[in-house]
Amino acid sequence: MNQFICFLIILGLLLVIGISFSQEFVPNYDETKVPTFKLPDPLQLENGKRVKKADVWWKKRRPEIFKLFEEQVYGKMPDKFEKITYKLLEMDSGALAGKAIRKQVTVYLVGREDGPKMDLLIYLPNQAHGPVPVFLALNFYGNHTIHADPNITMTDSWVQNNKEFGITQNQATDFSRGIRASRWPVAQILARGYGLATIYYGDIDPDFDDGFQNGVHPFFYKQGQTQPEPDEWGSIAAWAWGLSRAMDYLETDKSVDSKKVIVMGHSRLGKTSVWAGAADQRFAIVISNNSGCGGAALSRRQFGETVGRINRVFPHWFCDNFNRYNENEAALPIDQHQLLALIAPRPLYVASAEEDRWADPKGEFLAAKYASPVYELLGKKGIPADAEPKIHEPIMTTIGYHIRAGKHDVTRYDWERYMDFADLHLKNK
Ligand code: GTR
Repeated sequence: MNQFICFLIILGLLLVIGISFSQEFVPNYDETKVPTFKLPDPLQLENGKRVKKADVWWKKRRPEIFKLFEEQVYGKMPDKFEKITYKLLEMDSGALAGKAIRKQVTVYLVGREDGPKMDLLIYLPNQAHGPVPVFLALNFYGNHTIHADPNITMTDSWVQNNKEFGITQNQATDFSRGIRASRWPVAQILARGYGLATIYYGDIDPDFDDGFQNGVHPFFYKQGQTQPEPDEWGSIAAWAWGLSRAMDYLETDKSVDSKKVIVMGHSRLGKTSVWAGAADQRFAIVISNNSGCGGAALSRRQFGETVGRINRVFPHWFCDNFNRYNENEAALPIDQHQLLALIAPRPLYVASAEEDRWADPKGEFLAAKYASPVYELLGKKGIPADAEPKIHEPIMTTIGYHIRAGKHDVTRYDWERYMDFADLHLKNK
């Protein structure tokens, strides 16, 4: 009898495992299986009227779209907070064999030293005369991973374990110094006259689902509140908010041209850079590198990663309201082309990689293309109607786009195009 019960239990367990396996997410990579869909029109007001003038975009339509992204996708950021304070930790004007000025600045995010803080690593070209344009980008594993420079302070924040990087206890170790250098061509950036500012994203909010007990969120809870409301910020919005606090600092730094700060991000941090650029118009140029679902890719295509899948695997990235659209993309009141339109008329660059089908390269391109009417309304050039991007044939109007060979990554090729694009829009201006 006992054996029989055991047998039944095991059989039951196998059945449950079997069912969950059969429900495993299978991404669609077949263009013929992309559903037909109708995108919301960025230039049609909620009352049905068309937007024909720039001031109607600014006063009515843009706020409508922004509010939908805030309340349905990323969640609202706090509207009131204390100004940041900061402390220069270290500075060396002969860094990187004399090529760079290195600064490390701790930014106190709510203005006090016992509150949340992030470390900003800044490299500026040493030969610069006057303030320089700067690329601002979050990094995945700590500032010390972007370059082998032994003087970069190592984060003591929680870090995702990664055996290859020697991280096993959620703490960075010296082993990972410079381990991500291939994604950060610091010497080339400096040689072309740009500065680089970077922050470890986990300083702002550690990237795991803990019910928002760590990171910046708890510092903004109202009395009795223990987690964000369904329309309040998830982690992506918190990281984006951190980028704006970095901007607050950069505005105080005389060696930086704060009117020429280019916000850039890869993958989840590309989703973040685009939301940061939409929410904070101080960013002069916005770059999305392979940002995919919830970034530059159109959700309605359901190609590769989908809304349901991303919300289930990363329940903390977006606000809870975004779950309404799991396997229900047609109900979304917006799509990601409208997020890109929120950047207009500022230059925007979207980059894809051929093998990064999970992020839907075509969906990323189409979102940039369908954002174009807003750029045109504001007197800028978007993606030309007949443009069909081929590998390594970048398009550069006020919107930039390229698809390169290779996989999900940030490469030298990507950076070179971003600097070409920045030269085009910022040099001598
Ligand atoms: C993946 C996720 C993507 C992308 C990526 C990353 O697991 O599905 O949306 O954000 O992570 O950030 O590396």
